[in-house]
Amino acid sequence: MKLIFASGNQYKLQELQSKLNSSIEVLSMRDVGFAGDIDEPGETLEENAKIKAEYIHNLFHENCFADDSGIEINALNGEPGVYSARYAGEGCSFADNNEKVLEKLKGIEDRTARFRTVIHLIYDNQHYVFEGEVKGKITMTNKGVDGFGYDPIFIPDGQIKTFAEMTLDEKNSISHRAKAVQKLSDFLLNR
Ligand code: ITT
Repeated sequence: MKLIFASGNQYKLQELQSKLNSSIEVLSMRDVGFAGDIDEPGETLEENAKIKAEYIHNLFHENCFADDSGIEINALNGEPGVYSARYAGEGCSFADNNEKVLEKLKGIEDRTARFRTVIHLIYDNQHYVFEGEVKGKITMTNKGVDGFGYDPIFIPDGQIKTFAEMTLDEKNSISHRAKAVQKLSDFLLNR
């Protein structure tokens, strides 16, 4: 079974490829010759995941799915949330975003947060949504070099390492994305 993954994020692709059964072949945007950037004007992860999946579906008319994810920090009223990718401004780096979070949380005791992933699948022209979340805490400083995005400043509940200090398999056994991808996989394999 082949599915296009409507994402320009190589890290997401790597995480979900290592999680999905080999009978499910995921084609990247590069594989299908799409080099553009899809606008994400939605105000929720659900909206943006749908926008990205529909954009690629309208272009290629093939089964496809998108992942919209974000980190929600309780003391910041759920920020960065849907704005996670560009929290520190247009064109910012992962490091800039982490710096901004650590700066904003200076002196604040409540460092609880959660990562959330929403996957929007279009399969045989039907729409399906799968979600995953993981709760945890924001560290005081960056720790670890693996993964991407906010991984160096997030320790999942029950763990002592940040996502960026974990191997791909360790992150994939507990992450928000892994949980959503597991639901996607169960759905596809049980059809
Ligand atoms: P696509 O839209 O092309 O899939 P993106 O990187 O723009 O890629 P999102 O719109 O979902 O993805 O933005 C989510 C941002 O949240 C992402 O850029 C990271 O900064 C962060 N993020 C998402 N998942 C993460 C994860 O597993 N670990 C750390 N940070 C993550």
